[in-house]
Amino acid sequence: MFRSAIVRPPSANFAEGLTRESLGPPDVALALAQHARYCDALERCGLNLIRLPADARHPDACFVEDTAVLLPRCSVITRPGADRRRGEIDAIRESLAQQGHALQAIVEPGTVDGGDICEAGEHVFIGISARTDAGGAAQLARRLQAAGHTTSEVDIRDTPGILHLKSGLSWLGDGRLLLIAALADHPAFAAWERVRIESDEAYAANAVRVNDHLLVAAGYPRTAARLRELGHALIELDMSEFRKMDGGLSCLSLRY
Ligand code: CIR
Repeated sequence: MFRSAIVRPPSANFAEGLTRESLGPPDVALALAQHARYCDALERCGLNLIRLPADARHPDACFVEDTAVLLPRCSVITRPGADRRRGEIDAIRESLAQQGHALQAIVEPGTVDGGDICEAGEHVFIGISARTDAGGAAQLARRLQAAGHTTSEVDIRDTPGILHLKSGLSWLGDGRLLLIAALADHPAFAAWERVRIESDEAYAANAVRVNDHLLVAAGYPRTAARLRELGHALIELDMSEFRKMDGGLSCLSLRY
């Protein structure tokens, strides 16, 4: 069960953040409205929100998930792979320390983005990507294993279309994963029940299980229908402006 989440709204210069998408610049007013609805959804799932102020020094700062990996027995501040995002960790470290988390950290030269880390109960999948390198992944795996987790690595550097592992993979609870076709046959997932997403709905692979609900991006009707059939209680959220900046639902909160 999650009880709390850290969130941070996009800043006025959100459009200056990093992106590999070519969907045009985001509409900041619409992004703020979408963020507000996202926050409402988390509260509807029973979470207490810790709302950090927008940070114009870091136009990607609303994607708080990349700055920490929070599990009940292990809280780790990351070292984001993009230089210009490194300063985002300061406010998150301070906030988590205030909330009483005993924090570990990924240290130089390793890099880890939280978006590459997919918790699936006691097991944790660690993506190796353009942002999370082998050294950072090894540091994190050691810390997670010391806390009693099992881990496996998934190299996504040759998987087209995804920035982070969780852009293409979500844990739905129990032994079930939601994933894009390009990841579905990876040996790391062989023992898991896999719900495959069709290629034209790939963005829907980033979903977030929050207690009794599953947050999914709006606009992917076949994925939504399949997830409902499987018994998930969906909350659909419009993510259009965050998608333009390469972000998904999971990136917008740090849940614990
Ligand atoms: C970036 O490129 O770092 C941001 N524009 C998007 C980060 C998305 N984060 C995530 O998927 N966890």
